[in-house]
Parts: sequence; C-alpha cells; structure tokens
Amino acid sequence: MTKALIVIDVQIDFCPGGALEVAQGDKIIEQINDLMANVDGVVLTQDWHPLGHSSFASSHAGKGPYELVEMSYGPQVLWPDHCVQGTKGAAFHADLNDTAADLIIRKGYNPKIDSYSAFYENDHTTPTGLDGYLRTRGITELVLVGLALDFCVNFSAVDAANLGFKVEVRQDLCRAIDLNNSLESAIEAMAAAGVILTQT
Ligand code: VGL
Ligand code: ZN
Repeated sequence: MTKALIVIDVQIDFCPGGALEVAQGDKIIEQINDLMANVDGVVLTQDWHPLGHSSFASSHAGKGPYELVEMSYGPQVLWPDHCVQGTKGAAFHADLNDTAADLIIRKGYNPKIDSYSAFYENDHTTPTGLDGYLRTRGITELVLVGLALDFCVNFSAVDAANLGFKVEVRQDLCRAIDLNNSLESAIEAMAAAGVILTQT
C-alpha cells in the first residue's frame, strides 16, 4: 500500500475571519502538518474561483448566500464570494506547511461549474486529473483531512471510494459548515460509500 494525505482547502477564507469561515477551521492545522511526515505523498487542494463565479450568491440577482438554485448539473448551494483567484482569502492558511506538498490541485476554476470534490467538478463527470496523478504514482490508500467536512471533504471522499481507493477520513482533523443537516447527511453518504471515518 502506498498512502497519500489529501489536505482539503485549508485556506484563509475557510478559517475564522474568512469570507466563508468554518468554525475552528484553524484548530486542525498543527496536527495536519504532523501527519505529513507519515505518508508517501502529500496533496493539497485549493478552492480557486474566478470573479463572478456561478456558485457565488452575488452572481444571481435576488438570491442570497446559502440559498439553493438549480444548475444544469443539479442543485447548487449559493455561497458568499470566497477563494477568488489571486486574493489573500484564497491563499493557504499561513500555518499550513505547504512546503511539504508534492502537488497542489486547484478546483472550482470553471466559471459555470462548482467543484467540491478534488476528483470531479459538480457535474460529476469533468475530472480534475487527480485520479490519474495518484494512480500513476501507485497510490492506493488515501487519508483525507481539512475543510469543510460536509462539503469538499465529503464529495472528495465519496468520489475517491467510488474510484477504488481505500479512503480514511480523519474526522478530528476536519471541521464542518453544517447547513440544514449537511453534516449528518455527509457522514451517512461517506459511510455508505465505504469511507472509513476515524477520530484518533
Ligand atoms: C467549500 C463551499 C464552497 C469547501 C468550497 O471547501 O468545503 N465549500 N466552496
Ligand atoms: Zn468554493
């Protein structure tokens, strides 16, 4: 088994004080850094939206953050503007050891499609390329940590399990947004996909 750590979206905008802050999002960083030494590869994901992205409430007249809209690919939650390409909020949190990353994969750059998962955009068909990267490196086992547990970690973990990776989500090294029961649904979805949820 060759194991990679996938660190999801530990960015300034998802940490306290950020545009889409996740409560205690910064509390997991030190332990994530410690985990990097115990794996064969480290991948960081970075939410990376162009200005006016279709997932921003500000791009939909009369709509506010956290409302749902119907996109060509299905329902989409609208978010406050966040992780805009090149802005400070899109940068990794200063405490995250990004020097240790073998690969940084950006997602959400397609103006018309959001991308929660590190593997596929929200249409569930457009790949990011991460699957091929991991396979060609011979990586079969993944440990996922980061933000937010009920959105990007959840979608990444379910896709990874469906792609045939052995997937562990370290729940203690994630934090959730928890919108309309999204945390409970996410835990159910991950368990149903065969993701191993642990809290060490
Ligand atoms: C995320 C909402 C919008 C996440 C990204 O990283 O979980 N959530 N964009
Ligand atoms: Zn986003």
